[in-house]
Amino acid sequence: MINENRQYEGLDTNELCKLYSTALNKALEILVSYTERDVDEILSHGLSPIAAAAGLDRIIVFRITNRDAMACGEEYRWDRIKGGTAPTDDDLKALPITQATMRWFSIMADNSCISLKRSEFTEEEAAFLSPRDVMSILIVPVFTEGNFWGVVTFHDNTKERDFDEDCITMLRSSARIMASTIIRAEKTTNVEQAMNALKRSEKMKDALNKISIIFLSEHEDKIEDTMAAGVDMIADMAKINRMILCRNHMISDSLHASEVYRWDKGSGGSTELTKTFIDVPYARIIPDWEGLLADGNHINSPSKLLSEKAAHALKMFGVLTAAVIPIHINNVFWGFALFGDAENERYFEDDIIEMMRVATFLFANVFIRAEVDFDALTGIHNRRFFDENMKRVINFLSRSESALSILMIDIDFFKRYNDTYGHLEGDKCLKIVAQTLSRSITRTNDFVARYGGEEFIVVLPHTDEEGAKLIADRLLGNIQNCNLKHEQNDAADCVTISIGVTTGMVTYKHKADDFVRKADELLYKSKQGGRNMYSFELLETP
Ligand code: GH3
Ligand code: MG
Repeated sequence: MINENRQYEGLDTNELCKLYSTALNKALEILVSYTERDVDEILSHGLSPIAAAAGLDRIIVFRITNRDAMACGEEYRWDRIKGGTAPTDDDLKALPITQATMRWFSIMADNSCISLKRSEFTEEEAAFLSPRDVMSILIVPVFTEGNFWGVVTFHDNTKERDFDEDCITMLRSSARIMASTIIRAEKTTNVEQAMNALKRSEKMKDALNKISIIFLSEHEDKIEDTMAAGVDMIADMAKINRMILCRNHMISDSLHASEVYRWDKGSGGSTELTKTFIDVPYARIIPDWEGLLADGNHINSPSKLLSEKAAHALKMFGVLTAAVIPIHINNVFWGFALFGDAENERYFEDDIIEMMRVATFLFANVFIRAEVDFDALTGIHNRRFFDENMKRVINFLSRSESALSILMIDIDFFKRYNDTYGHLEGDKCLKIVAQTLSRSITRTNDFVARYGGEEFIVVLPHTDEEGAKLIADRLLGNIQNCNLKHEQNDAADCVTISIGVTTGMVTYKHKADDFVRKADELLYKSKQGGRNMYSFELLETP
């Protein structure tokens, strides 16, 4: 009876020849004309007829990893008892270089096979092969295009034997076919990876194009909405769940960063800013980032591989992995964008970082464009914004001859405030007054702007005399309620303002200047009248 696993036993040369060629044909059919994708599965099935015909217990493929050093490691393992593909041995991931392996490689260099059996093992061969149950082994080199590609070892763990010539021929052929199967599978994977990378890069280009179109065209959307639309487009590709944009400021010789925008996937997009991230000195929180980012380098790291302080910073930003991209505008370090993954510790791929760089520039652009309209010290609208918008308001209201009210505001005895408390305190006071005025007007079309040094202007479209007086009273009250100590103020013991208020029905004959001049006159009247008060007059039609 033929032993299923040792079919060669008891056969004469002719029968052996037939057995081996039948086995090789069966193997070829599976290995060469396979349609399944998984190389492990193909080898698992394909090697069975070979192993059965030659009576083998194990087949291992070693791949050369460094040709000069003759370094190689186990790449694939077939095991009869496991019934096919088996897990590789971690100890053989890098084959130890010993006298024995060096001797084997020198023999194989001219494409010769090595056949060994246990009773003839050298001491070193025994030390290496015996613990692995090898009784007999055939070691076959594989060359591809003249280069040493790897080694296939065929094991008999049951008995000592000499592999016959026909068997060696069959095993040599199967070694070649195994190598080519592995190479072909790799090529398919490489092509697939390249295709995926290409598809991804197409998607990225597409997203960036769309962001540019949204961001660079004129539109009236709020910054938060524009930004959220942009970040959404790249969040899926980069698999991020947080994006933070920070802007730098020099404050008395040290560089500070302030959060100006925050996006959070969990909260559905743009979210409130974090108070703790306003005017944070780099030196205090992330000293090693200042130089790095200023030099144009990005940071791409899971927090566990960052310095203690930087890891702490990521924790404060609420992320485990971050890409931090610096922004330079006209060679000045403007700020940075942080793209974070709150769930995984990982690295971002190079092409994702490239996409982030372009996106970051577009994001910063949104803020830079908006800054043109804002006053750097107080954060409220500036004179430029007032001039632009006042023209539009007059134009618009003149069509329906609607009411417009203007309030010109000036801080009382502010020169004395500076002289008493110093310029820095003066600046702080200006900020508080500006923010208080800004918070005191609530209708969407109303706005307040810093008109000059310590002068502010409030524009109230569709607002009549009664409404304007109400707002003027509210502003006087709210500023006084700030209770900012001002000992040199003759009008009160805290900071106060004086206001000139005028209201007119806008006609096509009106110019912005008519309103401003009238409000200014009335402001002067309030100063004359004792300050901390408003004066009102209607604006006549010219
Ligand atoms: P009045 O009640 O008549 O308005 O008196 P005043 O001292 O406020 O008026 P004046 O116009 O003489 O002085 C305005 C001062 O405002 C001059 C300057 O010291 C101060 N000032 C203007 N711009 C700034 C600024 O940006 N920061 C600071 N700290 N002070 C400013
Ligand atoms: Mg003043």
